[in-house]
Amino acid sequence: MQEAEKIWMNGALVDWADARVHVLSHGLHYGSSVFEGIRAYATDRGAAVFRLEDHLARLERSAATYYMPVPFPREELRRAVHQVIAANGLGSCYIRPIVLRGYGVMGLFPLEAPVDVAIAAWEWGAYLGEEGLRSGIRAKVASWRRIGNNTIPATAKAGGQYLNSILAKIETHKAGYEEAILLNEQGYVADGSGENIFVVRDGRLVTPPLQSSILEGITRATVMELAADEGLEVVERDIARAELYAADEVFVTGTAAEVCPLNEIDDHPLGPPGPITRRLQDRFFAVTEGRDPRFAHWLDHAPSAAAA
Ligand code: PPE
Repeated sequence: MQEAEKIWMNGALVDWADARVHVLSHGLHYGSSVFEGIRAYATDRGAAVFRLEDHLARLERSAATYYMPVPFPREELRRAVHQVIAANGLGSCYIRPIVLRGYGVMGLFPLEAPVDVAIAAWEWGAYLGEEGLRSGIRAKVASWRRIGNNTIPATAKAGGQYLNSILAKIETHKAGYEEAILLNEQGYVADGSGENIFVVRDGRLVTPPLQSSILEGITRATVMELAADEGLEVVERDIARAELYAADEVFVTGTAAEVCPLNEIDDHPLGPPGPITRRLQDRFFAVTEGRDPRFAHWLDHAPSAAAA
C-alpha cells in the first residue's frame, strides 16, 4: 500500500508507524470492528470528500448495530477526516475510518472493552485497475454464498463479515477472474466481494434490494439518483444468476471500485462497456470531481486555512 505520514487516532494525529493497537484487541480476535471506505477527489477547489456525511452516518449505524458507542461526535470525525487529508498533503485519496473494540477484555461479551477510533488516508488508485474502469473486468460467481441477513446483518459494515468476501475473492482469483459475485442464501444475486451490482436490460437498470443481504452502498444510491436524473428507470428486485448472462450491460459500484463495467461473467462475454454504463460512469466522475454543480452538495471541501 501507499503509505502516508500521519493517522488520526483517538483524537490526535500520530505518525503512520505509531498507529498501533494491542495484539489482544477484541476487534482483532472476533472481528468486532466497523469501518468505512470514503474517497476524496481533486477538484478545482482542492480536495473534496464525497458524501462524507453519509459515510459517517453509516459508520454510526454500523457501530450501533453492535452496541458500540462511537466516542467522538460526527462533527469531530468530519474535522478529523479533513485534518488527515491536510496533514498528509493528499488530493485524491481513499479514507478509512475504523471503530474497533480495543484491548482489555477477552471473551465474547464485549461491552466492557474500550472503543478505539482511527482515520487513515492514502493514495489508492483504481481498485479494479484503470484498464478495468475503461474496458471492464472478468467476474465469476463464487461457490460461497453471501452471509444471510439473520446471520450477520449486511447493512452494518463490520470487519468480521468480510471473511465471507475474502473467501469468495480468493476462490475467484485463483480461478483467474478479477472479481467475485456472490449469490445470497436464496440463490439470487447479492453483490460483488466489495461492490454493489447493477444489470442493464432493455434500457432499464435492475439492482438487488436491501433485503437481499447487501450493503446499503453509497455509490449505489448515487448511481440510482444519477440514473433517475438521466431519465432511466431503476428497479430493485431479485436477480437470478442467469439474468447476468442475458444482460445488455452489467457494472459494479463501490467507493473503492467506483463505477466499473463487467465484460464477462462465468465465461459468458458481455462485450465492451455499454452506453448506459459509460453514461453513468461519466456522470459519476463529473460529480465526484466537482464538474457538475447540480450535485455540488455531495462534496465536502476542506475548510479553507482561514476558516480552520
Ligand atoms: N458491498 C460491499 C460488500 C462492500 O464492501 C462495499 C464497499 C459496497 C457494497 C459498496 O458500498 P459503498 O462504498 O458505500 O458504495 N467496499 C469498501 C471496501 C473495499 C475494500 O477492499 O476494503 C469500499 O469500497 O470502500
